[in-house]
Amino acid sequence: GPLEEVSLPLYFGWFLLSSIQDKIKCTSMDFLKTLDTLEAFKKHLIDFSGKAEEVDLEQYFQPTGILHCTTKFCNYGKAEGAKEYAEKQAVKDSYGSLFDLSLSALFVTPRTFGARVSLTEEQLQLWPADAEKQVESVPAAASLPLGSRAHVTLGCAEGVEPVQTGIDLLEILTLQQEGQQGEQVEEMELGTLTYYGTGKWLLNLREPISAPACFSSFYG
Ligand code: 2AM
Repeated sequence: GPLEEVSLPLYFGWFLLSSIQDKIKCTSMDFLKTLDTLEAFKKHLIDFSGKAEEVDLEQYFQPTGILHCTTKFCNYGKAEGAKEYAEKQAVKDSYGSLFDLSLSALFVTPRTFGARVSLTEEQLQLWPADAEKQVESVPAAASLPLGSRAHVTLGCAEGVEPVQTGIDLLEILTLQQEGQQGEQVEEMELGTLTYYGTGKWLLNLREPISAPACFSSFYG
């Protein structure tokens, strides 16, 4: 019936608890502040502004609401596989449960700012089998390990939709898989910063951030 049709959410995902949201917001803002001042970053500024002019990264990326890691975008049932996902036993069993997400890297592109999430075997049970295969602009991502796209969007440039964050992450991981080492530009307190060209920066965290998160859904 019609009620059933509207009962699917906009998306399922892990929602970070508010205490850790504040910590991540602080850490990520500190990172942007530092990145902004690096000579290596200034050298590639043209990727961001189209000109060699300074950008204030903290202003450049707009926050996108409650921090979360999307597992399945359902679009209220209109997305392919939405119903099947909602009916999976693992999804039903885990709904409302707490998980510990591991944030292993931060990345910045001219479009998005995000945190990579390294999923455990248990968490991968909630990950859609085709998440890495749906991205037309990054066909090579189909051969990346399951869960490669998992991330938390931390901010988007003006006019950019958050779906872009996972696509940007897949682009960086595809370059890595193709053997591009990137240019290791800096040992920062948080970890090693690598540049992958065309405005793509990745900071591998020395200590992954452990983030408690509730598996649930968002209706909006
Ligand atoms: P995000 O997971 O990168 O932040 C609502 O738009 C949420 O669903 C956002 O969190 C967004 O991106 C995610 N989202 C939107 N469209 C999507 C899609 N086609 N595939 C996967 N996730 C999507």
